[in-house]
Amino acid sequence: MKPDLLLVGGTTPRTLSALEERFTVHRTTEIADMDAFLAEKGDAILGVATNGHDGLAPEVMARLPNLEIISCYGVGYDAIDAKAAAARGIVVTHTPDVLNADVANTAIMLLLAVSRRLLRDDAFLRAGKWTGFGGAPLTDSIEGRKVGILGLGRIGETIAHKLSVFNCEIAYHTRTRRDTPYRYYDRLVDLARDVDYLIVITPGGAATRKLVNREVIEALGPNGTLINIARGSVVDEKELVAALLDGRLGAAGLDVFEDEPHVPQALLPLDNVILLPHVGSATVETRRAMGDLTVENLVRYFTDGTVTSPVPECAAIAKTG
Ligand code: NAP
Ligand code: 8YV
Repeated sequence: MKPDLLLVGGTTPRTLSALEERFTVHRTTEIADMDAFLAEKGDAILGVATNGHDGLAPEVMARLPNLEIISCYGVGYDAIDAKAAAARGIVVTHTPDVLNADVANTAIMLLLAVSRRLLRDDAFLRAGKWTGFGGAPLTDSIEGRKVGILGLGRIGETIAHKLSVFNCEIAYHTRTRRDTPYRYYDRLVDLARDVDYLIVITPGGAATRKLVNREVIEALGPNGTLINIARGSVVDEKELVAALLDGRLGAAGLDVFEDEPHVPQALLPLDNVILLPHVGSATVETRRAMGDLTVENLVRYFTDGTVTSPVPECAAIAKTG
């Protein structure tokens, strides 16, 4: 008998077929009446496969009394109440490390594209405005500039390492000082004041909500650039938009937003802002690795009770063998 699995949201054909090989998969995208489904099948569901965006709603988790594991396709799991899961003995897993390189590459792509006004100059050429030498206005170099990283974890550290080829001066803020050569700031606002670019790459959730507030945005200032590749919730989006519109912040590169897929319309006409639809990890190679790890955690669990990558909240109840 294959265990019953609830698949929340969409997935790739490769991941879906790997799941269907080992599990009886119930897809939320094909369930017309979730309430009726939970009443009829809630008891049978032993595993959930989900993603960082959809997570697992607490009211759905509450109606899965025999749930044993939630496997998240994504490293960020702020849309899953991992503490509540651990308290029920449910193991939550995620996909750390396999996406570090591509998410870091996306951050650096945004840094370069914003400072060199890539989209503005592309539009300039397409509009037939390139009529001779010196047409497009000059832009800013990132070479040797000061870059602050908010969150020097797996991805933040990868960004810092990759920025060394641009000879950037790296500084960071985290709650706990790390043993690294980069300069540490124990106050985010002081870091923002001292750097040209601030890259946000912390987890989402209550502990980081609106860490980048008006004071931090103004400390970064009219010559500063904010890159957010973490979660929209980490930045006060209203303050960000207002500061960009009236010039209190120089520029921004945003992969994530407070209420995805809704993006503040006021940002659309601005040529000092680049907007991406949450694609930090969205390459064929990285998404394949994330999907494989999502499946691996489930298959291991239902084979011998072990998992590969539990979230820290579940470290005490998960067997990694
Ligand atoms: P990680 O290794 O856990 O690193 C998180 C870092 O954030 C740590 O350095 C941590 O240091 C710091 N941090 C946590 N809470 C903080 C707070 N309140 N104030 C200051 N610093 C804080 O995580 P990761 O693997 O690098 O991933 C980071 C996040 O990136 C994910 O959780 C996800 O939200 C986001 N992400 C986005 C995309 C995308 O597509 N845009 C893709 C992947 C990941 P301390 O604990 O010492 O504070
Ligand atoms: C994913 C992410 O796109 O890993 C994360 O935390 O934000 C992205 O890699 C997302 O989790 C998929 O929904």
